[in-house]
Amino acid sequence: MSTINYGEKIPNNVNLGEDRTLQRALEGWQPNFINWWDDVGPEGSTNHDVYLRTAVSVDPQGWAQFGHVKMRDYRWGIFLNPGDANREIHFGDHKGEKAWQDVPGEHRANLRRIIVTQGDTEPASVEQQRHLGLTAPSMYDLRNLFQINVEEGRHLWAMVYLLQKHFGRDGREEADALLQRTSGDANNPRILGAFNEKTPDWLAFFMFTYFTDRDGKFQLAALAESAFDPLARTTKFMLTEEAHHMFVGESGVSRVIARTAQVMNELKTDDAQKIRAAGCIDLGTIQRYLNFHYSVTIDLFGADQSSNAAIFYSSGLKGRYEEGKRDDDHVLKGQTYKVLEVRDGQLVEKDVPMLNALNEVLRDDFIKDSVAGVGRWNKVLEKAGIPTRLSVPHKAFNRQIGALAGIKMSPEGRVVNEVEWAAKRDEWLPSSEDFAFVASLMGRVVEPGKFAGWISPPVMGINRQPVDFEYVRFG
Ligand code: BYC
Repeated sequence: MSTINYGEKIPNNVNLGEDRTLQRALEGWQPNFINWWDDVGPEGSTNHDVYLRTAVSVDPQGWAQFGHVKMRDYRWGIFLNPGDANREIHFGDHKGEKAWQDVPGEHRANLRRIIVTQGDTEPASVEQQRHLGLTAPSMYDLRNLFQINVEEGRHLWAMVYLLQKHFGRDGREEADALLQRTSGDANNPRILGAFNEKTPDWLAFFMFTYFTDRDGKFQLAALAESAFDPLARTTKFMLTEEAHHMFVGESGVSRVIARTAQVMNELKTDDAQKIRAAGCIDLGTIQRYLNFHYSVTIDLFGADQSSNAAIFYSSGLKGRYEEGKRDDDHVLKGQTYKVLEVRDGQLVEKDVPMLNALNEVLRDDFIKDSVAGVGRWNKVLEKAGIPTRLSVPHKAFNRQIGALAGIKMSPEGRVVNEVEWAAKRDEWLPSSEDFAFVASLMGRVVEPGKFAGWISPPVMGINRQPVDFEYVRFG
């Protein structure tokens, strides 16, 4: 039985109220979503009033309405960017044909797979971040965590809408399965590797939102080119929200670095133990977290050579990042791209058909974008007069997916043997001791305007509110 008026309760621009079949599907799914949120969503948050951004339409006034709300009552809306009735497919074998408003039978299985994979990451990240609210370094940060959590929930709704609207019974089953897989579950895990890792502390959270949400940016941008118009329009709108998530990551890491640099200068030391004794995270630990999150995230782009990727592109399901800005033929047959492989224990480049290398193309676009932000973190160090610099590890470091999986590589890109890897592993990736130390700093600071000692305050608050605004009213 329907308990809510979907037309009103779920802000939308897809005429939800007029589609009975879809309404029935949502009526079946929505209570399961709320149960999932209660079971594995943000822990202990049920009674908090949180200063959240809610989208009530896609226009500039409507997409960011701020106010205190209980997260459980958040209005998870369904929005597609405005459509263009004349939109044409602009890459692949169907280039020049009209974009599809419905799913063509021959592409159904692949589209479903792409939408399910995208959808699966959204609840996964909420599960991964479930415990972080208990150890927030400030009320400002707590609010940002919750904002990200509700928006990942909205992104799940966006994918569930597509599944239920366009994939019939299969879509409904997939929508249910999205709430049944669980991050890190031994029997029924999330689909992609990074979404089964733990996000144990706030440094990991900031690295995750910097790197892994950036995978979201690149994957969504590639899907925003899709010939399947509803997917293109919904992912375009998701991208506007993704920007804030990456901001939380970039500014979060930046604030950790700023505080560490300040203490290094005060104590006139770069000794990790002294910095730790002063309650800050040493730069070596930050670098190791960076190495981990970067390498796990670049695995999310899939194998460097993938026939799936070629099919997705040629059939118009998934384009390249900023497809429209590239000046080639947008069909890519006969073109090549360089990928890495290991030959006689050494990394060598080889040319492969571009269509099969499109996962690598997207990964390389991601890498360029990631490196730019690391440069901005280094500016913080430079300004503080600290000579150390952070850097992303080599592309082949710590890889589990594709041709580079299984080889052992130093962060600088030197192939190493098992013995050296075992000896250096804890210099290159966070050790259990690093995790224990960072965990020891994670106390709960939630008085307005107060911040934990290991992180600097932000430059400004959210939506032009002061930094000491009451972002969360505890119930
Ligand atoms: N872990 O031929 P391949 C986001 C599997 S993030 C585990 O390369 P394909 C967000 C692969 O499934 C954006 N398995 O595959 C961020 C395949 O399995 P099967 C998420 C992996 O299809 C933060 C096999 O290995 N969106 O939005 O070319 C917070 C062979 O691989 C992994 C998308 O990913 C892995 N890392 O490429 C919240 C977009 N990588 O078939 C949200 C949709 C590959 O042999 N997804 N495999 O069983 C896709 O476009 C593609 O599925 C992938 C994989 C690019 C991910």
